[in-house]
Amino acid sequence: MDENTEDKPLNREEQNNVQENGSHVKGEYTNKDVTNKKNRWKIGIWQLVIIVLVVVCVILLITLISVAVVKNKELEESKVPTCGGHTGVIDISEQSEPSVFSDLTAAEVKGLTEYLYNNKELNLVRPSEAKVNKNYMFLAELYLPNKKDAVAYLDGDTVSKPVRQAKVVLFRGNETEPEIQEIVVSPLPNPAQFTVLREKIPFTHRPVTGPELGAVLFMITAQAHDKISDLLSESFGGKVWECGDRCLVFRYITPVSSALSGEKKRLIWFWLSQDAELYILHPLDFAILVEMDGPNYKIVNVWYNGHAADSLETLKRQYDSGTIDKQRVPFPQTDDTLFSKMTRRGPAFPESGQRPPVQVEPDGKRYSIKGRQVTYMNWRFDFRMSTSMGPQVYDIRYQNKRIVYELGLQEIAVFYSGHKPTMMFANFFDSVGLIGPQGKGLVPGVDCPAHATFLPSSHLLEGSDKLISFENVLCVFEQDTGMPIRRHHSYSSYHGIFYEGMPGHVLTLRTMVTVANYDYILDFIFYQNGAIETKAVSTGYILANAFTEKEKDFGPQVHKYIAGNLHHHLFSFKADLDINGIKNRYDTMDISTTQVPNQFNPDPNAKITMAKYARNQKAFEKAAAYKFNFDTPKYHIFYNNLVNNNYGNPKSYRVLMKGISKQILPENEGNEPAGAWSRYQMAVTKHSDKERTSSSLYAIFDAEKPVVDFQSYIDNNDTLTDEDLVAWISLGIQHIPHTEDLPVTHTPGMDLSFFLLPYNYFPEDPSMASRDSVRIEPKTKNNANVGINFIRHSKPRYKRCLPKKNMYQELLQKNPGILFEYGSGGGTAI
Ligand SMILES: *[C@@H]1O[C@H](CO)[C@@H](O)[C@H](O)[C@H]1NC(C)=O
Ligand SMILES: *[C@@H]1O[C@H](CO)[C@@H](O)[C@H](O)[C@H]1NC(C)=O
Ligand SMILES: [Cu+2]
Repeated sequence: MDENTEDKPLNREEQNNVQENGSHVKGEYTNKDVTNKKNRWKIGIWQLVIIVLVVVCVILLITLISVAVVKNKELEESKVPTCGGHTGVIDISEQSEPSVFSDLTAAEVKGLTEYLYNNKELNLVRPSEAKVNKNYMFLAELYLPNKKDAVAYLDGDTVSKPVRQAKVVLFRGNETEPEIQEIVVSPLPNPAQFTVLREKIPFTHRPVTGPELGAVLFMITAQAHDKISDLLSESFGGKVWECGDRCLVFRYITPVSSALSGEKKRLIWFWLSQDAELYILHPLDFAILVEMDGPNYKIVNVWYNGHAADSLETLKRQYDSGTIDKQRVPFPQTDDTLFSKMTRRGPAFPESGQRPPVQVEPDGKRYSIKGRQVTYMNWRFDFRMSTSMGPQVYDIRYQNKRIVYELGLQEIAVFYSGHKPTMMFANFFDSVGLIGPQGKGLVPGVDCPAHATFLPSSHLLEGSDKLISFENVLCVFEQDTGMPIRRHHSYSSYHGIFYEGMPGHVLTLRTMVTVANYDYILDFIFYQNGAIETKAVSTGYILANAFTEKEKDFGPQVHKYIAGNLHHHLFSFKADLDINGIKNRYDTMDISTTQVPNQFNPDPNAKITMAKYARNQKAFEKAAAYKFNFDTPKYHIFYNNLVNNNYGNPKSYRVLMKGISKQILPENEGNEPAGAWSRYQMAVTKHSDKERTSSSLYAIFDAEKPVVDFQSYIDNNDTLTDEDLVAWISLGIQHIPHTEDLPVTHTPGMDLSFFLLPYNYFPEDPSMASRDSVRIEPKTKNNANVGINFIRHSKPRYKRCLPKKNMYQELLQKNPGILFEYGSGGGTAI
């Protein structure tokens, strides 16, 4: 890292001069006024000659050096050491002894699958024989031990580690009453038993699976080809088969739950789109509703140009006889300027083509990773990527004291509106598609800084009896946010002159999941002051809709043939807080107004109105389901009633939500019950090992009677006083698309987050101990004229160093599988 040190007060040279534990620096910026005005110039001829000669020599020398420098630039560079030094230990390999929170290991999966396929009672077929009418495993993932057992072990109260368990989702199509069953198998890696977690989950609620999707797509494509090929090519400029570069493709997008269809059936709308990059912005006003209860899939409705028909034959008859309006959407010209393509276009900037800034870690990593446990400054936590729910963080400690037992994503939902059935029924609960495996291929230098540590993640899914590992699923990095964590500038002697500030260096655990069109960035950010931020950001393609006049109430036209329909993004998170132990209370600090006499006003009746606050403990669950109200501002505080600070206030953590959104749909109507968590911006419940998640992968189909009935967590009205408390936090944002959502939605303004903030938890800001802070003060109190002290506390290893080279491109050339599906498909069997 070679910085220009001339005009920056806080440069590397300076930093290098700082001695350990912050002794002061004699800077170059000390006034060095050494003009000796009494000296007179007395220059003789010989002296002049010598000066000229010296100057000439110096110039020659400089020229020689410059030439040498340019010629040996690479050689010179190699002499500058690579940044690093007292680096944290990064060991992301699978640990021989998996921790309580680790995802299933390859050895455990081996034991698990042997057990499953040899168990006569379960009567499962192997993945290669899996069909809808067979009994087979859909997925298996870690099932956490009961919290009591986990905590006893983590806190050293018991030596025995809780047994490792897997939750296995079974599709039982080979039964007289087909059903979905969830079992827990233990102990891993050598299972001996299973218990039934849930059974008789309606078979129609199962996520659409690969083989089933393939079969349905084949059926509708073949029928469309046979029956309405002319209609399609006249209307949309392409064909479904034998289509060359003008293909029309059906996409599985909109399931219709029984709550909306009024039928206990498995119904899904397949949309037709033109296959240009990206098809999602080339939807056509054509869709087919398929009944997928199989094995014989059936077309039950067809939608064309605002008109519904009961079959392809009916539609063809009406089209040919001219009883319905015809439409024309020409096939797009697919070059790099196509509006739906993400390629760079337009007058290029910056004009001179400089590269953007990068960050470096001059002295190496300041965090360590062992397996799936991260240590950073005073922080320590474990994490995993759940197959169904996505990223999860566990046992988050600051100064070795647990603050959070579990912090994780539960569900991503998007509720669309529209005139067409494809939009009208589009109420997505993304865990139906399994959130975990949709995260892969983070790109260093864009998705996460190049210096981040990238971690793979593995899943056991249908179609395989081995764990499939995906690369670059999560990244961990420390970065400068560019926002100081604190500062004060006292610049006048009236106030007393000094400056002190601390740059905002944070550790982020990140993943991104791509759920069809949308990309979600999910961050857990650890601040040096004891704060944790959990963040969800949307980017990626909007789900476009063919534009028609009738769509106007629901979505603005954003391009010639498409509307961007109104939709509501919602995210559900779980935060199981343990503040100074498991037994906690939840208070709101309610701010209201109060009126008091104003004795300093000559009017004896004068009054002044101010705000005041009062603590209200929420003693039971029904009182702790929070709906935001502007008229009643409040803080949300979690604490252990027995642990107070010196002033008698409980040492607490506060939940601060930045990105809440009201679910405006009426409760208990349509698909709303499946997202009952979104009724509340936060709901606090008593921890129960039976109330583990706010949603399930059946939510998209199960609204009539949700498999995970979140409202019941509240309705049993458990007491919350000195209990183990869980906060269920909902974030959301309404999105009315606009032209700048093309080609893809940008992240600014789309970030939603909540903070867990220390609140009287520490005696003062714990980041006061951080070596990252900078103090600048005069050597003599309040007198800047006599010299300045720069006080820094870091211990640089090298004066200058070069950042480590980003080797991603080379790696990708050798192994495209780290980014794209190739060969046998996504991931590597391990
Ligand atoms: C289960 O599968 C077996 C073997 O394929 C078949 O004979 C049997 O009829 C099936 N039972 C049901 C209830 O589907
Ligand atoms: C919840 O339980 C508390 C304490 O037992 C009780 O006072 C309250 O009325 C209950 N709330 C509802 C809505 O049932
Ligand atoms: Cu959106």
